[in-house]
Amino acid sequence: MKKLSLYLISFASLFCINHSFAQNPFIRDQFTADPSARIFNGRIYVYPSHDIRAKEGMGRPGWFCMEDYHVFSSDNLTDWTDHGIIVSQNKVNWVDSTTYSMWAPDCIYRNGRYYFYFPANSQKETNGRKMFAIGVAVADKPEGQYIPQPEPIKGVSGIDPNVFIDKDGQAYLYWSMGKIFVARLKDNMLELASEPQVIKDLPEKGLIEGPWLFERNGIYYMTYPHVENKIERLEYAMGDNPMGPFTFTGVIMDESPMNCWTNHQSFIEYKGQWYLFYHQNAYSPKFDKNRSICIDSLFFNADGTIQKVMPTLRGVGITKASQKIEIDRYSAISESGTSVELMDTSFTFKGWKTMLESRNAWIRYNAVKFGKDKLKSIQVNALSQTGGTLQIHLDKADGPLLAELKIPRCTGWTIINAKVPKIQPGIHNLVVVLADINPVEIDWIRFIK
Ligand code: FUB
Repeated sequence: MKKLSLYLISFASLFCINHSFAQNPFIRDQFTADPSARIFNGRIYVYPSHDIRAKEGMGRPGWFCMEDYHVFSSDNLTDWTDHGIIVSQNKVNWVDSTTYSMWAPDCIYRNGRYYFYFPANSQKETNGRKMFAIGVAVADKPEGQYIPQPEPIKGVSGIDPNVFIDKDGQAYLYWSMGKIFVARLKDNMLELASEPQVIKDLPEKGLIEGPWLFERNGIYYMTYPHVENKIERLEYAMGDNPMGPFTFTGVIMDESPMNCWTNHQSFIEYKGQWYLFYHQNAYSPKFDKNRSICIDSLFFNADGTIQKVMPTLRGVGITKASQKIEIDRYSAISESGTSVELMDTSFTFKGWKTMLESRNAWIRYNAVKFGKDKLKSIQVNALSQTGGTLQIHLDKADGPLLAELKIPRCTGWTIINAKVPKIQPGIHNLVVVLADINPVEIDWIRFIK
């Protein structure tokens, strides 16, 4: 019996590989894009696209390169489990797997089954061209095993499927191809029940794609990325019917400060808070077809309109004090003397470091959870060519001093420890301050029992 359970554990660990943390980006070991977030059985599942670096012979050079999908899940928005590959192009009969074109997917639950919708180039040519079609793979658990249907959905040509089931049980399929289309789905979730129609009254100029429809308090929100200027921004239109008409209402997120040409959104309400999932290219600043998914909180005004979301590095969720706290995913920094850089530009998944370079430069990291266990010390992984002094304060830069750490002169990363006083259990912000003029670089901090 013991042998069997050991076997099962190691078998499971092969497929439930990774834990990541909900600072932005929140998947930190691979490129991810186009996040479709869903809540199934009280747990959040995110179905993103999976960007990879193209090698010769893989699709179109300099373009998106995507051959499979993973699904990630979490029950606290902080610890994410990668359930591994759920669908890959070479396992779907109708997909032309020379094109690496498995773009933005979606997934929905109905009658005991999970329906995973994905676009890809079909082997069949229409008027001499390889067109995008939308396929469905079906599973009886959110993480699979997904069985792809032998043919894509008839009557649909396009990308970025999104499915919405209204309160009366009617399901709708949205997709894009320059414009946004909608059709009713049959109860089997695999066939259209109505002719596709274009969603009208959305901006006419500039590419529109990536539809995501949700309902809140009787208002139907049609959200989509749109190129109003040079690159995509997230916009929305409000209506009182899933098929429209919708009235253009506003911008949810401005164009990427990193110049990522695409963005792609989804929305969930989880434990009373709304969240926006989106992507940018933090791990690939020079090539925006290798993207990374992010989460930030979303708020509505009393009239149902959406408040604009500013992308943050801190993201959402609570970080445990005993975890490595990557303070470079900060909540706030001093006006001068603080900056953040990649640890290694040739391997960006190593993450970032914080540089504190002038006296009283500081960085604040919000929402760290201190439990009842007594924490004896703090560790800082730091580097300083000159030797420098750091102070760790609770809640604000002039809040209670938890520790002062002398970082010795060093040429490599060094872990320094200092004792800390009793910290009241609860959620606190942490502020790291440079207490002298000697620059210090910081990788992470954490508290030790
Ligand atoms: O990920 C490939 C394409 O880029 C998606 O399908 C679009 O929504 C855009 O994000």
